[in-house]
Amino acid sequence: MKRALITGITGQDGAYLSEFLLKQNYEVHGIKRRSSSFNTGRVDHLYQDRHEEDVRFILHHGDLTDATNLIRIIQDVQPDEIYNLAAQSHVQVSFETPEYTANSDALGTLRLLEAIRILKLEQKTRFYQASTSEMFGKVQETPQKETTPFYPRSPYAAAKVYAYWITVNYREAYNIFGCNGILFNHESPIRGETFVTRKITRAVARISLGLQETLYLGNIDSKRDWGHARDYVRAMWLMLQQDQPDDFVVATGETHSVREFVEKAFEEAGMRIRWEGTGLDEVGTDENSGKVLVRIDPRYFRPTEVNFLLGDPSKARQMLGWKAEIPFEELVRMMIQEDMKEARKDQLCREEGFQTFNHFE
Ligand code: NDP
Ligand code: GDR
Repeated sequence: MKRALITGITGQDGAYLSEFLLKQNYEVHGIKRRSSSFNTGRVDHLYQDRHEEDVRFILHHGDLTDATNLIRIIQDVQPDEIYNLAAQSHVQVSFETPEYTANSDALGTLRLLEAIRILKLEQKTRFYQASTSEMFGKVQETPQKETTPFYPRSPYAAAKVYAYWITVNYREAYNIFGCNGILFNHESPIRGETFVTRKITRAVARISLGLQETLYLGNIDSKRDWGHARDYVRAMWLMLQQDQPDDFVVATGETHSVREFVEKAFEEAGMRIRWEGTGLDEVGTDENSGKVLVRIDPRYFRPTEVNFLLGDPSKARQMLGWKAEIPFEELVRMMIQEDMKEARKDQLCREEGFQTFNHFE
């Protein structure tokens, strides 16, 4: 039985990858941070009581900023594969916490690679690094592929460029089987609530049930190549099953604007949006009632923005036999359907007299 260690197991990708690896009969170990409140909501359905027999899902407390802790966990687990998914992954937040972002996202990757080296696991342990299309930033070529030069536009992207190159360097210097998956945006019903897609689908569901008045957004003309996380974790695993380590772009090959995402999400909830005005005064109104449902809030603009991303997944298709299965329209539909359920729960609570709160960010 193969053993995998996932950092960032409590995040969106960690949850999908855990499900995938358990189905492949792996023993799955994960690193979770200590938190003052429960933070395992995305993997609770996979949790097994430690007293059961044949436990294949095991969590360890740890943090990417703590080298001794990482060395100890890796020594105990002796993993065949490490998936480094842990990161301060929010681009806008990285402008507020640049040093912490570099510590966890850049140096955290170095700490894991050093742990493999210190423990002499170079021949045993394969390493996946969660690299990102944000490294292309101010794009130098379209569509973006493995050879496109990087031009990071945020502390997050700059930290991820370091992590990318240190993975390549440890591969070349010490023969570690290290792969970079350069993943373009991927979403799902369990996407973090403050990324734009989930922020939109949650708000649209709540607006359609009368639980929220307005959705506030930043740059709605920004374009992204959005896929579904379930498809993308399969690509991570495929990379580590090859004969040679390599780096791969993982994308759908289609791009859509935030504006289009908003339109599609409202459409799925049975409403149509009409855009009026320009710049900061632009609003999205309900075509039927004329009510303003979307407004622009300058707080959500970034000091430097990545305006456009479109990936070329040809190499992954040819060498890994991978392709995105879930199209954009279905992704939006799935996210709206799940957020409608969440909003209905909230509505029921309110009808029964319980107080509920919405989180705005
Ligand atoms: P999430 O933000 O959903 O999950 C991040 C995970 O990292 C969480 O489990 C979080 O823990 C954990 N984490 C954060 N900081 C630390 C730390 N210092 N030590 C240990 N754990 C930490 O991200 P995604 O699942 O969406 O993304 C997974 C990875 O892929 C990230 O590295 C991201 O940068 C990268 N990526 C994501 C893309 C996407 O579109 N989703 C595209 C390309 C790359 P907690 O739950 O406690 O916060
Ligand atoms: P991104 O994702 O920065 O691409 O990083 P995000 O969903 O945060 O932003 C996408 C685009 O939407 C614009 N935008 C807004 N974004 C947020 N979060 N909130 C808003 O209100 C809003 N309004 C407009 C943004 O400016 C941006 O252009 C994600 C993360 O998962 C990274 O970890 C990952 O590496 C990349 O995707 C690939």
